[in-house]
Amino acid sequence: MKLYDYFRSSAAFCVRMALALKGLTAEREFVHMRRKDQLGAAYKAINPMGLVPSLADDDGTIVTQSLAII
Ligand SMILES: N[C@@H](CCC(=O)N[C@@H](CS)C(=O)NCC(=O)O)C(=O)O
Repeated sequence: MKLYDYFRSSAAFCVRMALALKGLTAEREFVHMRRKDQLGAAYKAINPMGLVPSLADDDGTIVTQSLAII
């Protein structure tokens, strides 16, 4: 699974904590929020709301909203 992540995102931080507590690892895809990558077409294809984080499961399912991911 892949976590679309930004190190200064508090919402993404919560997801990283939950993954760590569960002993799960996820590939981390860096979304450069200072460069507004979250608003670009490539990321909006993942999350049309342009918010970080998003989690892509291995079967292609994408979950957005940190609490839903957790
Ligand atoms: N309710 C969302 C909030 C996510 C959110 O607001 N993320 C911020 C970063 S912490 C974001 O992506 N902001 C977009 C922006 O600043 O353009 C969640 O819990 O995932």
